[in-house]
Amino acid sequence: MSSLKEKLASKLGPMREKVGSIVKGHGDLKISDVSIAQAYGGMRGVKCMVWETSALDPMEGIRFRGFTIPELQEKLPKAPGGEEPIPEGIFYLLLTGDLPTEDDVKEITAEWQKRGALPKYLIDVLKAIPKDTHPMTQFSLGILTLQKDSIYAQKYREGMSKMEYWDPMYEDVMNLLAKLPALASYIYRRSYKKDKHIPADPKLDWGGNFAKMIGVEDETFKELMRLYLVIHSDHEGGNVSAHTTHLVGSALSDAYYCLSAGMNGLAGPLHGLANQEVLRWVMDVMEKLGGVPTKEQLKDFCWETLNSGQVIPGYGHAVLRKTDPRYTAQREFALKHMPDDEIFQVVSALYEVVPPILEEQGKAKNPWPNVDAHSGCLLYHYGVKEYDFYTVFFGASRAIGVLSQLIWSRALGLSIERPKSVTTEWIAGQIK
Ligand code: HAX
Repeated sequence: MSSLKEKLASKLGPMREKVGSIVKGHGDLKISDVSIAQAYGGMRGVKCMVWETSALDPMEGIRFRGFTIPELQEKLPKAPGGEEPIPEGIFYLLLTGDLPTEDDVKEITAEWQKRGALPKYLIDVLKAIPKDTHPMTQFSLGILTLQKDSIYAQKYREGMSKMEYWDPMYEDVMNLLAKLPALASYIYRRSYKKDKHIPADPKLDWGGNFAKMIGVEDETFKELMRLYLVIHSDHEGGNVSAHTTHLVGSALSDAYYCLSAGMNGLAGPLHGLANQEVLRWVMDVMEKLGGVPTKEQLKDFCWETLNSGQVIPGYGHAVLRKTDPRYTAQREFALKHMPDDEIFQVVSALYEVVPPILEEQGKAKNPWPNVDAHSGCLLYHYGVKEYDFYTVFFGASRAIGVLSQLIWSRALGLSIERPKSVTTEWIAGQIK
């Protein structure tokens, strides 16, 4: 057994006992009420699910097992010569709740390299679909295709006790995470780079290899990928990609079914697809005005967008009520490595222009930028210019968080989800 798996196994018993005694002793304690507005309004703020790996505060932003992004940048192991945390470290932290050592992350890198090759049947399936199929469709389909090899599904068929669920789930998650950079890069190179593929380098970490297989040689891009893959990994449980993964998993579907479903949710323009929409929108204004626009021109463009009934992509959030710390981390990266980039200058100008406009319009509860307002300009700078692909990077990262939680959900025996729905007639009948 790997030391990560052993460590995880040692945490299961105490956590099961803790949850068992909370539910037994205090199961009737109310933690949320639900209003009619919440029932119609996307269940905003209703506390009705458990997510161990991260928690989101409206004012402070995300904490991963208690750590903020700057703390992760300080405390998680780095690649040799690098300054940014590596994704193997956040996976270890989310899964175990403890900070990893250098040896811990090296072991995960080695394990993922061992499990990372793509089977031929997957390549055959991908080859059968048109190259201009959206990359998120290809990504979701690729993940689903791998379901054939699910160890969890096989063990379930053979008959296994509930107490064992976490073990084959862990194996599936390791196999799946290991393959995501190669799967994503395969889709990218097939769709945009004449089907010429780049093999993984056994000396590189997961994020470094992802950058290499995409085909960008710049060492700073490897650092960007590491940071990007860490900060997009988890955002508590209620967002669409996390909740979908969790919901599908609650029926005891395996990791492949769950993640593929979660990715379909991430591909919505109000969620992860916003990163491609932001860049498309920024490029539109630059093209229309022939370069970097003035702030006055940007203001007009924002009002045009709003007055035509569209949202300003990359701004607003269902939970956050301040600038997303994931935006800030990316802005700091840009200020350090590419301060003169023209698209970054537009993204920076929008940071000044958009919030007062959204406040003046008076609809959005949060006028500040979210993670997706920034990521595209960084990727574009290093040569990944096909913005329809951007959500795939997000998806590979989000897999780390939602699959870590999936292992915990099975270990804790969380129930199949079945909230109660009501009709408008029933609601109208409640109003006295
Ligand atoms: N531009 C224009 N209008 C906006 C807006 C924006 N950026 N953000 C919110 N609004 C509007 C809403 O559409 C809503 O309008 P209606 O009353 O006409 O329906 C009103 O303001 C109130 O919305 P809210 O309560 O502030 O926001 P929600 O919780 O309903 O929605 C969204 C949160 C993120 C979906 C929303 O802010 C939005 O559409 N933003 C733009 C798309 C985007 O950036 N999505 C990515 C979010 C982060 C993420 O998940 N990344 O993956």
